[in-house]
Amino acid sequence: MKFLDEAKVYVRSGDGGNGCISFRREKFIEFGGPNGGDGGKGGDVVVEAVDGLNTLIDYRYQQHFKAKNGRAGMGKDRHGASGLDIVLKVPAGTQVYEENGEVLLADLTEVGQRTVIARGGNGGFGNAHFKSSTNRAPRHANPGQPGEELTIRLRLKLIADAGIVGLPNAGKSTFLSAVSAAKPKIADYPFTTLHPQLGVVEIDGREFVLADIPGLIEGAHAGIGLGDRFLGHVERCRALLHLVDGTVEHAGIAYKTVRAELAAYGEGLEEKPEIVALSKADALTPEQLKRQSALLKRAAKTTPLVVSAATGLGVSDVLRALLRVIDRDEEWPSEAVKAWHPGG
Ligand SMILES: Nc1nc2c(ncn2[C@@H]2O[C@H](COP(=O)(O)OP(=O)(O)OP(=O)(O)O)[C@@H](O)[C@H]2O)c(=O)[nH]1
Ligand SMILES: [Mg+2]
Repeated sequence: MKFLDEAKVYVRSGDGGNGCISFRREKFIEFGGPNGGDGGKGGDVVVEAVDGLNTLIDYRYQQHFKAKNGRAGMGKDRHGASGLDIVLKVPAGTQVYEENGEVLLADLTEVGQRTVIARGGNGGFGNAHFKSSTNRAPRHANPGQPGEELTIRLRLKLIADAGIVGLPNAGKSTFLSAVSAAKPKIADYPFTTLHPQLGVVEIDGREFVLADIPGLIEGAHAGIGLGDRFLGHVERCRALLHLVDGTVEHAGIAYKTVRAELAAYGEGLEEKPEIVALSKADALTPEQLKRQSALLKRAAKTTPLVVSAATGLGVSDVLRALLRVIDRDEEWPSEAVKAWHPGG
């Protein structure tokens, strides 16, 4: 399935049906009185987080969604039928913004959550409604209220407990594939990963969801490379795994480049707990390993873990370190894991 995490759609709720002006007319009954029914309510536009979706790709193909109008009231006190709602199904983790992308209208983090984005217009009252002791034959009814129309932006921010960040080629996807059943594309060129991918990790009888995202490069916040928009997918994570390729020239510089981009992105990424690990340890001589660890330690101000996704060295230490961070304030199973296995 193709991945899309942003979509702009136009929605319109239904108009309310008009109220009806009508009088009871029957043989032998004089002054039968008003009997115009009310109009039906227009349908709402609803956005609902559903199970089994992890992309907004459907909204590339359809961008206009209209709920049905309410039907007009009729004589003999018949009320018009309400218009049907229209439901936009989205994956859990979808945020709904106003067209400008700044005002958040709804944040649907759990399957089953739903919200009305545009309310259908109310139906108008028929003349029967206006009957009173002083006006027994009202000759007016209300028109239905118009529906609302607006353009909204849907933005998917995947729900994961931890996210892997790093330069391109750092071994992020290889790490995810080593610790979960996910099968991300892996290759020895930068920007192999174009879309985020999730995997469920099991460690010590626990599960958590790990996200692999594209690589960051210097200037990503200014749109260089793939930009940094995909960092939205780690905004909700409790922990970051920062992988630094041990085979690059200077692990400390590589580390700082990514940190600068996280800071430039904002949204609290810089403050998130971070596990730092030097990757591809199997490809390093003991001297190189020592040197790169020292450079990385100086830059990160913490002793890095050492890992090789290729041989499995240090992998469980990294997972346990992530688990400890996630554990601090997360209930188990986490929201991300629940979203992954809905209903069970
Ligand atoms: N020797 C060795 N090579 C590795 C290891 N992990 C990854 N690689 C290699 O490094 C290259 C890049 O790996 P990826 O997992 O695609 O890197 P990435 O960080 O996901 O890269 P982007 O998606 O482009 O950001 C591939 O050729 C991998 O085979 C490792 O632990 N040891
Ligand atoms: Mg990758």
